[in-house]
Amino acid sequence: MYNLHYFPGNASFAPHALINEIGAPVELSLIDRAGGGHKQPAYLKLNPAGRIPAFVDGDLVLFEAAAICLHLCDKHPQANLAPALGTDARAHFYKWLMFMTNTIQPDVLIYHYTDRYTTDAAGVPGMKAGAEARLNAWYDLIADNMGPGPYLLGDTYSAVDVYLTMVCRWGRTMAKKPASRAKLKKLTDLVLARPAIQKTIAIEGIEGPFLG
Ligand SMILES: N[C@@H](CCC(=O)N[C@@H](CS)C(=O)NCC(=O)O)C(=O)O
Repeated sequence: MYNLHYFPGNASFAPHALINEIGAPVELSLIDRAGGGHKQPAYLKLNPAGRIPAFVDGDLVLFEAAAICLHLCDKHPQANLAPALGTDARAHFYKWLMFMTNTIQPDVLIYHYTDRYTTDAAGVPGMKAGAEARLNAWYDLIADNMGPGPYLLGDTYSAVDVYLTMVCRWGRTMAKKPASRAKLKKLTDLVLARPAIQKTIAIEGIEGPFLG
């Protein structure tokens, strides 16, 4: 039985959704974010970065959402959430996942937690605007380079589509919503129509339009 420490709509969403796609049993532990539950010693033993999520499977304790997603894909090959090892499709799968975690996620963090990235309060609005401009360029880059779709890897649904849908949600308060781009709208509409994704949204109690 997996144990996922989560908060609704946070980086735990993609691992949670993949667990539901797989149909694996999971015990969910809701983190008390307001009370700083993710900074408490017991939680820091699971995720020393004090971030959400953390994943436990017996003796295996993992943090980093993308690593948890990759592990779930590897552990459940029958769920077909990742292309076969060594294929071109697998290489593109890695590329998109790394692009989202290494390039988009840092700017999402600057956009949402701007004050943590500077000691100059007066500079916060400008930094936030800069992050928003870069994020718009990153969402454009995906739409312009993903090929004909409808999914990131073409006609095959995979874990990176779930990850992208989560990453699009994180930009929903921006002036230009990520999913307003035609290709991202088509992709996220397909992902959001999936029973496992709807189940995840319902369990997490996420209300309102998922993508803003
Ligand atoms: N690179 C990490 C980032 C995790 C992350 O930043 N999680 C956010 C929520 S989406 C968090 O824990 N925020 C609370 C905080 O930083 O205090 C991952 O993908 O797991």
